[in-house]
Amino acid sequence: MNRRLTIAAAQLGPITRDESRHDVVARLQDMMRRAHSRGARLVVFPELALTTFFPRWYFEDQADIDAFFERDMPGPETQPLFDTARELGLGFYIGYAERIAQNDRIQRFNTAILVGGDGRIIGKYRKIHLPGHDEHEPWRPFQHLEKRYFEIGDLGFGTWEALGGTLGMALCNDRRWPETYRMLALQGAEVMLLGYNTPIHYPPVPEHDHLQGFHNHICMQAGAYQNGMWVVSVAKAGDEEGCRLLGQSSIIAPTGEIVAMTSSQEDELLIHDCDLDQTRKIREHIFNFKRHRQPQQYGLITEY
Ligand code: CDV
Repeated sequence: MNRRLTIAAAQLGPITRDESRHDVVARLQDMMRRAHSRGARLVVFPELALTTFFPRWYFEDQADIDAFFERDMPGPETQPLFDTARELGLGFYIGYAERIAQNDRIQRFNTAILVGGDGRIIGKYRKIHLPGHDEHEPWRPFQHLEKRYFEIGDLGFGTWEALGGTLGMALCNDRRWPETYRMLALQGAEVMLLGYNTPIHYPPVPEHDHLQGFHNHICMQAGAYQNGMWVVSVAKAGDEEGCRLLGQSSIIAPTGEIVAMTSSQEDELLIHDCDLDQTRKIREHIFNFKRHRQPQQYGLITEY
């Protein structure tokens, strides 16, 4: 008997800077209802899915930055997502900017949570590979100030037993790093859930702009295959405040094959029945870690 988990990738079109949380949450709720009516048990939203991708701007005033952050999750504006999850019995993954008082100070993270069909938070991941820069670089047509606005995630790479499988979380730039997939796979992840915001223009190396779609998929297809896991990757897409974001959200099988991909730059749902046992055909054979890995030869990877 196959273990099938029907997952919806809920790509979002642009979110403008002045779009209220209330309106964004209503958009997400609508997608949750549509995903549920098509049989999904888990819906995956992008990175920083409650606001525009604000690291594209340099702000001096901390209050301007904090306006994009959530102090509570759920908070008054996001509670409807949790209520809808419970009403539908539908799990969800969502990325958001997290502001938290801990370690005797205020810390800010680029965070994702996994919520169960009972509306409770199952797990949390704080982004580890923060791209971009930490100082204002006026030569750029837009900034990428993740290194300024967020701290490196302090929770490590985790997996959770949920919805009949073992689920791992990551965020955007994490997908370019093979270590992300391997850290999750070594903990048994059968599915990696990942939201992203990828501008098509990469200011430091614009000659690679035409390769954004290729680079997006090549690393995730390789990561899926080399680790025998499903990858559900979900974009914010389209022209957001003058910055064009790559769409091409996709669901990738443990064989590395793309089984579903969005074709618009708008809110769009992809639904796929993910057979979690397909992971075994890779993990018990060609990438049987116990039999074939030689970790004693890999010391350099963690030394640098
Ligand atoms: N949000 C991201 O992490 N974006 C990066 C870009 C800027 C390189 C990405 O890897 O897609």
